Amino acid sequence: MMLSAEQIAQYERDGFVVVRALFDELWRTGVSDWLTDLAQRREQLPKEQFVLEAATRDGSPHSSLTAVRKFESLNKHPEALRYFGAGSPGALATEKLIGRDDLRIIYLSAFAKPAGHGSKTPWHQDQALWPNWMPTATSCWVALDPCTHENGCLQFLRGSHREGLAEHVMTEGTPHQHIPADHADPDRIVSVLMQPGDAIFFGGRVWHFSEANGSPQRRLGIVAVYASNRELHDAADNAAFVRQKQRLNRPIGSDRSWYESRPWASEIGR
Ligand SMILES: O=C(O)CCC(=O)C(=O)O
Repeated sequence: MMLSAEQIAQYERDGFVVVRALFDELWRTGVSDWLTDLAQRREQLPKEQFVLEAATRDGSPHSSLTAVRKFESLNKHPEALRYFGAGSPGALATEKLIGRDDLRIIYLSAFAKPAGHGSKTPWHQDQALWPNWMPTATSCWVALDPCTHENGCLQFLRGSHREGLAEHVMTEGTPHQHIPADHADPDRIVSVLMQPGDAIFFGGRVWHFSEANGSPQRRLGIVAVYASNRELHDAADNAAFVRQKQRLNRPIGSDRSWYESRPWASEIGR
């Protein structure tokens, strides 16, 4: 049993839960080597699969992983199923957490947070950034390096998943829409220190953040967003969500084929 009843209750209460040592060394080495290889072959791969650190966008001589802020669309690669597909620790734990056995890997990304110039991820709720309304979506974020206060560990606002969607704003120099930092009550912020192989699971509505990395240690993590196939809804199913997207002038929804292009991560889809 990889999750206790207490951990499941904690996920429901706080919006996140840490599971220590869920991924073994073989798994971690495989994923780190895969990401390193992708970064080295960046020039031959589609541009939209990489978000670069600002320090490197101007053509300064950073190479490989040190240039990358974020890897996107990793679920298009066959490795997605090897590392996060049916029977993997991430899929099995998510099935237990949300009580569903029909998961798809909706997104798979990695955040490299390079030593010295890894940029901050401002406070946000994932659901506010996604074009679709995904009530059961759960992220499984796996540490590939030690995550500390110094290198920008993840931080969460306990219980914020119960409070609806907050107003997100876009400001100069930030990577995406976000919640102003002074809206996060410091008494409810939890910094999650992690060792390689630890995982944190969090829902799409919990507020989270990570600081810039001014330290000499890289902070690499990979995150799969799983959701139950039968619980996927078009954005139009949630009027409040649609209103927020319209107010912020953000894209809304897509049809069922968008979900169906996402790989299965449960036995049901094998
Ligand atoms: O890895 C990070 O620092 C940010 C992760 C994040 O925002 C996410 O997975 O939604």
